[in-house]
Amino acid sequence: MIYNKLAETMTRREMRDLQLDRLKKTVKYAYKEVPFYQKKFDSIGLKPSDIKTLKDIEKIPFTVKSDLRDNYPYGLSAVPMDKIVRIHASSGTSGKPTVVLYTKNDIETWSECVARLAVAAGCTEKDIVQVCFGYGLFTGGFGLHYGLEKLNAAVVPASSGNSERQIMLMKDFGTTALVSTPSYALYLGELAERLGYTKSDFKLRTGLFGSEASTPEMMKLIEEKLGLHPTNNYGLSEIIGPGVSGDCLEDCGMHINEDHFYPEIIDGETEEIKGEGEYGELVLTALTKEGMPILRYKTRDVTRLFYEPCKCGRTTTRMDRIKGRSDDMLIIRGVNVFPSQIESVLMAMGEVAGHYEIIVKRENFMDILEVCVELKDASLLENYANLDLLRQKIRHNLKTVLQIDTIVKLVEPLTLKRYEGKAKRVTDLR
Ligand code: DLL
Repeated sequence: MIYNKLAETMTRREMRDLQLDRLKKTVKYAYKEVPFYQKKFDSIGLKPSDIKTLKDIEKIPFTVKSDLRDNYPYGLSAVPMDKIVRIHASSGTSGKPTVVLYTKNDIETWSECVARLAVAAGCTEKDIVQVCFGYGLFTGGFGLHYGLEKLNAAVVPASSGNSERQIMLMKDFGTTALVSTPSYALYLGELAERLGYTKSDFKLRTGLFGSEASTPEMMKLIEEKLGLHPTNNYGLSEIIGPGVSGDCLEDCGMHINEDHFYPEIIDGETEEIKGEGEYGELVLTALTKEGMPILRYKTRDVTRLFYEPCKCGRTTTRMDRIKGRSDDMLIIRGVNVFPSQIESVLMAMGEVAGHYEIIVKRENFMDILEVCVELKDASLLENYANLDLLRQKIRHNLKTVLQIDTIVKLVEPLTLKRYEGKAKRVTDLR
């Protein structure tokens, strides 16, 4: 099933024409209505009329997160406040949050984009969908909710937290689709097991997971625990929230809603444009936003793009699952390490539970990478020799992938912190 055939299956030529038309309009609009963009353009002598082809987008300066913070709260708005119907914000790690503003049309676009990804993931109006994202300033709860409602699914706004109650609702309401972060889904699966439920107690069919990085191995674990087909979807508040892209059932990358969000991949350091299939930092331009237009936003998320039409019938560009954020890439003794590489190794091993922590520290001027892994089964702790063998196996497997040595610590089941939203896996003490 395809939610919007016209938008999701047009030819590349048609898509590029539509994107160019929308790009020209949005650039003119941003220049005219947002002093921040006017100043940026003027400072390099760029005029909106200089944007004549899609490639001309490369002339436009990037927008970065600090631009949003510097213009806190409403500085990037393109409309008077009486046209704004919703305000969201993403919690900054320090200081003020970044604020995003939506007009009625923006909410309509957002719901449409989320409805498209839900259908691509296999959802229909018959589904009972439990949304376990926070309903608040975070875009996850309301974003998914509106899109699923547009699809006429039955939405259960369970919000985040109170995990035992989530499981009770899941069973009693006959939830068929689960919406959460992948780490929370894994936790719910594990808690359900502990409470004595089996997969057959639930009617779960589909999982719509996003808002944090995941690996295929992690998705497989979730599938085993909850008996659903897990899918990945991506988005960020600055651009709209969830709804930028999502998996179809072919599992070959997330389809970007390209008629609304124009993707580019750049080299994070040199800012050079990368080609199809090459990894780099994702840059997004919102082509249709009214409340807060955003041009060439540097997401910091590392991925790659594929332009080939998909077997599912959609022709939209696909992005690979996020490899990591350029700002959470660790440089350890000169070697680049993405936490997702560590996750892939751990999740592929049957003896560990799917919960881990990465600690990086410096001792005697040397970087030390420590990985703390939770065991699946406490009985492993009873035999020191076996435990040591497992530790060595994990260390060896990590070394094969990362090329550096790690200190592996194994801990008892249920000792590492669980998260209801985005999991925090890395502590860098350097
Ligand atoms: O997390 C929006 C969202 C909500 C997406 C629910 C999907 C589902 P922010 O809080 O602004 O917005 O965080 C955005 O989260 O730049 C990525 O680093 C990360 N992220 C989001 N989705 C994925 C994903 C929401 N599927 C930041 N895989 C982004 C990996 C993701 N990382």
